[in-house]
Amino acid sequence: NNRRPIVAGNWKMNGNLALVKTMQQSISSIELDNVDIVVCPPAVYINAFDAPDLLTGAQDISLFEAGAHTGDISAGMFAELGCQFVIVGHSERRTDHSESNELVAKKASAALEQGLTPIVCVGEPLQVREAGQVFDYVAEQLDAVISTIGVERLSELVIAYEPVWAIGTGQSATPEQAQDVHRFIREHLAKADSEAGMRIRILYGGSVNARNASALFAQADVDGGLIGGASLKQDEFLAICQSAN
Ligand code: G2H
Repeated sequence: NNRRPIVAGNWKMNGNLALVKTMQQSISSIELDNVDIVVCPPAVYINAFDAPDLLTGAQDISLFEAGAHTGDISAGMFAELGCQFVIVGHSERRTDHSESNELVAKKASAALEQGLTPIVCVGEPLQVREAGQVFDYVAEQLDAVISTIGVERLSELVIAYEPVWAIGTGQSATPEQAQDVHRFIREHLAKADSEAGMRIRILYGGSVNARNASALFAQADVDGGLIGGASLKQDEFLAICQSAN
């Protein structure tokens, strides 16, 4: 395939201005021509990044463009800062802020409206996997997005498959488990729009580190990763970027 891999670092609520400087320096110091490296720090640090080659993303956006929504930040505001991406529907937001499939879909749509590429997170909790319902569960998450944004813009999305049981647990999905679901996701998207199925980049997320990254990224339908904990350590993050290059 000719999908360009993405390695996106999701700092979550971690880091500080010193880490911005360190990461910026180390990322600019390596030349990787075949991977898009994206850093998603807490919103307040985005503007502190100042490296032309570096792509940045937000970790969440409001579904509104502007108005009386204290504490929220709109897609347009991130776009004005030069952000290219935004993570929507991360499982921590689905849990901590009760975000529904419909809300996540509206946020993906708000992102596209303002020229940001949404990285839409999907993935099942452990009970769902144990019950053998992974594909149904993930299909429902995807369908909300497909019906809200419409097939015309579908191929502009990035999807991140993050099994909830693998997030921050140190227990990554095996390459085979990841590939299984990634293939399902691609086929499911292709049913809505075959072009989108071919073009959409599907990232794996959940305890990716410098040791397991290569095997995960080697899978046919894995187009890179969404990296949490390991994105806070410069050497480890760079090694993961290298594995995707
Ligand atoms: C999953 C991932 C990043 P971690 O949330 O989105 O986090 O790599 O720490 O499991």
